[in-house]
Amino acid sequence: MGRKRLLITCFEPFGGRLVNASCDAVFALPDVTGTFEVQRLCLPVVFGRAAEIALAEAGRLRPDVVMCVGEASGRSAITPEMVAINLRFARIPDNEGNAPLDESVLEGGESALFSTLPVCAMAEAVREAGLPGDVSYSAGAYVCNDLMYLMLHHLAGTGVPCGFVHVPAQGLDAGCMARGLMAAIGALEQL
Ligand code: PCA
Repeated sequence: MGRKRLLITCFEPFGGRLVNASCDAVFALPDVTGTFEVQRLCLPVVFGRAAEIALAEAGRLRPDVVMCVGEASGRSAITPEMVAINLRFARIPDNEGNAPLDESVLEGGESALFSTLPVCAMAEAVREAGLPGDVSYSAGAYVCNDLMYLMLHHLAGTGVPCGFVHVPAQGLDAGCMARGLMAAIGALEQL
């Protein structure tokens, strides 16, 4: 079977922190896992801009699947997100100082968009790998949700499945997170 291309994105640090667990996890992944060739991209924590950059890279790379990854503080499991909402709410400003309060991601867009990745199978695969994994039903309303919503909106109808996974901001080392992500990527073989 031929190789498939997976575009996997992570985020730079934000909120005054020096690291972002999503980057540690994504950059600890091997270049090839299962039948997927892994292409990594680190994105700025900026509303709208993150998706612009990811979509430009997707246009260039023509990946078979897109998986975006971010960190979530206060979470202890690797959590594939079920849904993105058409709402921006910033408790803290993004890395360019934007702090939208209850604005749309996309004026006139759908209220919510569902992940086109097999989130339940991904969470199950993470658990089978011996790591904490759970489906999450809220990606928040900050830049991670924004990226997920815009990616799903723009990739709709292209046949490129896309979704988002939050990893714990603290508590799991990069090697464990990478193993968890590899397990989740394994669940994408069925696509
Ligand atoms: N987490 C934030 C944005 C970047 C990141 O890693 C979020 O959950 O929205």
